[in-house]
Amino acid sequence: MSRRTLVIGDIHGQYNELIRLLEEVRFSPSDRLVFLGDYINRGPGSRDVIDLLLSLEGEHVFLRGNHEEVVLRLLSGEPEYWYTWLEYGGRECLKSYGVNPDGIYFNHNGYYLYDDGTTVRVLTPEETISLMHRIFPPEHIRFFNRTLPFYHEGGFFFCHAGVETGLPLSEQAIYTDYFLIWGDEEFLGDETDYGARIIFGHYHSEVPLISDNKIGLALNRGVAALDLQEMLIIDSDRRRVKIDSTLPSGRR
Ligand SMILES: [Mn+2]
Repeated sequence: MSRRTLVIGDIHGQYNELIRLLEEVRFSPSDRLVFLGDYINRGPGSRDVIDLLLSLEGEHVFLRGNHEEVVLRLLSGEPEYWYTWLEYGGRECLKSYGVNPDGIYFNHNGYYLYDDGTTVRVLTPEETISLMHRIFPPEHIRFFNRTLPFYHEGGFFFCHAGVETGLPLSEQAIYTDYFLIWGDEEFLGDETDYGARIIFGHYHSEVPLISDNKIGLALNRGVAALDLQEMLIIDSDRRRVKIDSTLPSGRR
């Protein structure tokens, strides 16, 4: 049996949907999975998702999304990222790790405070680091740290949020990985032929985003997988989209 490569779009704590998707594609440990990042936040099952990813047999690629980047910033002691984390789905993530998100809140000086029942204090860089280490198990922190900004293989270039528009693939992430992780506002309309098709997530939409030079796999609900051999997208709601690469040019 030939080895399949399946690319998995943004998961965002949707543990049940991820399980359903892996069943739907009949995942076997001989398959190689390429994950596009944004494993956590918003959905209710962030912790279960990371535990599942750590338990997968086989060799897989785990890319970094902006939601993992925010957690890594907090882990390196940048308290200004509390706001970005908590207001963009981090409260659901905290709940999944057994932490009450109501204990962390905003005050007039712009920082979040942690109320342990007896004291209320501004979260300094040091307190940010130690709180993050109390929230996440060490193996989860190692997982976040090992995620990659991109992965390039043959005719495909994989990244969370698309490339820095117009820059050759060989020069992406030399100066900054910002665009690969947070996106470039010109990317979605970009028709540059990069010599490899860009497979990305980040831009959530009702259906996959398919054009000549790129395929976007972040869905408004559920999780999508792209089978690179079949050029077939399957999602956790059992919808299927065949990507017809035999058509000549033009947007499909
Ligand atoms: Mn996302």
